This record gives sequence, C-alpha cells and structure tokens, in this order.
Amino acid sequence: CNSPQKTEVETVEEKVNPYLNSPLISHMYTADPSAHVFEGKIYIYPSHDVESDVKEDDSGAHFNMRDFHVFSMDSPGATPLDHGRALDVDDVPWAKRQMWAPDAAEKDGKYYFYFPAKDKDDIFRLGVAVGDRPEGPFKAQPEPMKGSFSIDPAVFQDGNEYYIYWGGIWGGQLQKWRTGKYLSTGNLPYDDEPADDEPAISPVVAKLSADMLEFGEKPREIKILDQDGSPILAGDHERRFFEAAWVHKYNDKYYFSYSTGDTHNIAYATGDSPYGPFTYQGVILKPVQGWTNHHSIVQFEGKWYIFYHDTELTDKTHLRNIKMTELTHNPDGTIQTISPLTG
Ligand code: FUB
Repeated sequence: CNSPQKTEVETVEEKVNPYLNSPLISHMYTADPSAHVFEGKIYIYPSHDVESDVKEDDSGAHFNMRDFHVFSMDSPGATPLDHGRALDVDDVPWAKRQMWAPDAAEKDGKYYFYFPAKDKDDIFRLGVAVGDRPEGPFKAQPEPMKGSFSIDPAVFQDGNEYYIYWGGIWGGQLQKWRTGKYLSTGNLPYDDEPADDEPAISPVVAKLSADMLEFGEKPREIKILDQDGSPILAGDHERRFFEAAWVHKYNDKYYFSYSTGDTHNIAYATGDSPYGPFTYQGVILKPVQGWTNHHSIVQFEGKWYIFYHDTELTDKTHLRNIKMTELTHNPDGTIQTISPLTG
C-alpha cells in the first residue's frame, strides 16, 4: 500500500528498531542462530527445535533435536530460504542424541559445520562435518573432535587463523570437566559447580588445525575478568559465563559474548587477543521470552546485526524461533543494550 500515512509509520518503526520482534522462520522451530556472510549472502546455522516425548528437566533433556537445516538471506529483512536438511543424527556414527547449537566456517572453498551432540555414553562431544557448499549437505567425520567436550562451538576467523570457542555449564556438562576428565559427583546439573566465592567455570578456546577437523593446539581456558582485573566469580550469576560463546572483532578489539544462563542475559567482555583475557563490559541483549538466550553477531554491508531467538510462536521454552535486529557499537566501543521485552 502506498498511502502516505502507512509510509510514515513504517519509516518511524524502521528507525527505532528494524526487524526486531518478527520471527524469521515460522514453518519449523529454530534456535541458537549462528550467522555468517558467505558468497555475499547471510547464511544462518540454527538448531532445529522439535517436540519429543522427553520430559523437561534442568539438564535440558527436552531439547532433543535430531537434525540441522541451513538458511540463507540475500539481505536483512528478506525471507530466509530453507535449504533443507544439512545433517541428521543418523548420519553421525558417534552421536546418539541432542544435536545442539552449531556453527560453520569456510576455508579454501570448503565449508566446515561444527555441532555438539551426546555420544553413546551420554557425554557431549563436538563434531565436524564437511561440505562443498555453505548450505551443505555436510558429511560427518566418523569420530568426534579428539579431546572435545561440552557444547556450543563457535568459530571465529582472524586473518588466516581459525579459533573455536565452546562450553556450557549445567546440561552442557562443562563443570564436569574441571579435573580434565569427565567427573560427575551427583545427579543434578549444578552438582559439580565451584563454590560461589571461587572463580566461575571458564569457556574454552583452541586454534583449529590446518585441515579444520581437530584442535590445532591444547585447549585453553578463557579468563573473564571484572574491571579491576579479578575473575568473575561462580556466584555472580548476573555476569558469569553459562553457554553460547561468540566472538567478533570491532576496531581491533575482540568481543567475547555469551549467555548468563539462569539470569538470561547476553553479556560481553572485550580484550586484545582472541585468547583473552576479556574484561566484562555489560549486557548486549536482555532476557527474551523463554528460558534460553543465544545469539550471534555479524557484519553485513557495513552494518552490524545480532541474531537471537525467543519463544514467540509457541511460548514453550524448547520450541523457539530465530530473530534478528541491528546492533550498535557506540563511539567508545561499548555496545548499546537491546531490551526485547520492552522494545
Ligand atoms: O539449543 C540447545 C541449547 O539451548 C543450546 O546449546 C544452548 O546454548 C541453549 O540455547
């Protein structure tokens, strides 16, 4: 409709918060969107949420996903194209269940798809699958990445180097690896956390091997520090790392962003190296509808965007829908906070 009144309203809305609050995909449930620009388009690698008969619990067993679809968008605001199933749990020899938040990277014209899943012993591992196109299909490696554990892999390319970040506490099992081996002392997902006055559990980073299929070095813990240089503590639930690691670079600074889990924020910390340490700066995205909060940040044609999810379509915490909105870096390098529930 070309009526002058409608045009005026649309212009105002666009200036305030373009795209915010519209599910990008509604023919299936999607979450944990990792977005990248490949071949001049935005490609989105989300989880594919499904209903299943597994009962809800604090370890997230009801997030019982089986496969992945890849989506592409010509530009922000366009309807994403569903490229169909890119990988199924039945095609991953080592994986049993819970195909959680994935990511992807491109190197020398090949595409590498990284995903967590529980192995036959119900321990989360990270897998890689390889394809010739950004949308897949991807062929999984027969074994998980050597020495891998926990969830939510995210790959960041810095020049010719590729870094993989990962980890998630509670259902993501990161706290069970504190000794270097999987050690579970109780049945509750929070049983193996440090005491409140100890440093919080660290997310992990490793450079990828040249063939992109394994860690290229010993994984390192990432330090997230307070402004005074002291570590964020395990009891500081408003600020400590929970899951959903993501890294982007802006004006030569590295931004490590993550979910605070049970306080539902996407927080961020900045540093001078992809390995950290990172100093806590604040909140990028306040809680969304639904328990989980998980995002990615990408630059497209000069503007920055955050992809995230909520439960607008279902109001069920395990049946989510992805969204996107613009993200603004202030002149001093801080990021403007987005409040999805209040606009
Ligand atoms: O989608 C399953 C899990 O929920 C992800 O791995 C977490 O980051 C949370 O979003």
